[in-house]
Amino acid sequence: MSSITAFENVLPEIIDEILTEISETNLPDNGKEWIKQALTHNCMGGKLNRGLSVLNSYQILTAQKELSAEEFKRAAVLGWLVELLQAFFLVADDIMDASHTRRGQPCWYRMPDVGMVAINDAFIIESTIYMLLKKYFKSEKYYVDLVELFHEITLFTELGQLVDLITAPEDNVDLSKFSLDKHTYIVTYKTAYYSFYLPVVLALHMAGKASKTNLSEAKRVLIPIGVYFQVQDDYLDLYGDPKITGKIGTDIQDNKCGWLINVALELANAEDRAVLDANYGRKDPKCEQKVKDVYTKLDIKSKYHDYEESVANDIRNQIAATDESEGLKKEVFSVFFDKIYKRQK
Ligand code: GPP
Ligand code: MG
Ligand code: MG
Ligand code: MG
Repeated sequence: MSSITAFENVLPEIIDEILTEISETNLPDNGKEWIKQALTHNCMGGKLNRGLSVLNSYQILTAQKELSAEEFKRAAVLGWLVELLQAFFLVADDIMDASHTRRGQPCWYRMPDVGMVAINDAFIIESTIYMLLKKYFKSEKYYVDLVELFHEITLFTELGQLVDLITAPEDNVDLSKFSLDKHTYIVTYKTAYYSFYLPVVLALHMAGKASKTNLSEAKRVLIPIGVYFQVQDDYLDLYGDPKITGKIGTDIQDNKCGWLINVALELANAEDRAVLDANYGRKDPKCEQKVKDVYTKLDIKSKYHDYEESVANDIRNQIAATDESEGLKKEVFSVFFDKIYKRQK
């Protein structure tokens, strides 16, 4: 069995465990069924990069190809906790971004009969993280570190999301508020910490290697990888194939301070700028098309490919400079990076 299948097979077990625990409240059957659907819809169908990285990082850090059944389960549970955190964020993000599809399906809040119940579902999904952490890790000396880590990274993500949202007001488009510096703040906090730093730090804790040096090395290398990952997401929002990404982009109509518009603003002449000012952030496909035409004229696609080459080179150099003296392994970073380099989804 591949490690991906083995990891995926843990989800139904976790969902059953969550339902058993929640049943202690005498939750009626329709409530149980609802939560099962919410968890299933929002945890399946993704790439599972984040969750699998906990497992793979743990195997690399402890130099084990095969884990005992118990060790595998615990590392897989930690991986699924990251996927649950992501499910919580995505349910909420899709409402905030007025998105239509996710992972090739309607967003959860657009499913029949769900609507704004999805807000409460997002909170429930978040709470299941702490339920499972307690069930599996309460007796570990690093238990409090794990709880604090999830809380801290959740706050970071919410801060990034806050700046993402308030830089993109629906009724007041002002492109002079955008900048690549602001973009870097947004993507560092809304994406890089939870998607890259968190999975590796979880594996470091479980492997007994979460020393100060290793945590700071993880931050030094993984935050730039996460920034690159969100620049890819911004690129794919417009230029990705929805059949492959599973989602239809909304960034231009949503007035988002994304990578593409920031690069376009740096290159635009007065005429281009006037077109962008008049058409960005408008809920109208014709306006969206005018923005796309400016991007084509400025050849933003090839600017992205240049960026990708240069950032990949920087990241490889950062990985090569990893301090392995306290048991960290470069391979943890290179395997994670290779999974996303030039991704199409
Ligand atoms: C991705 O932004 C960021 C998140 C999913 C974090 C959301 C944080 C919350 C606190 C809810 P995005 O909107 O570009 O992602 P996508 O393109 O997948 O919608
Ligand atoms: Mg979104
Ligand atoms: Mg968003
Ligand atoms: Mg996006």
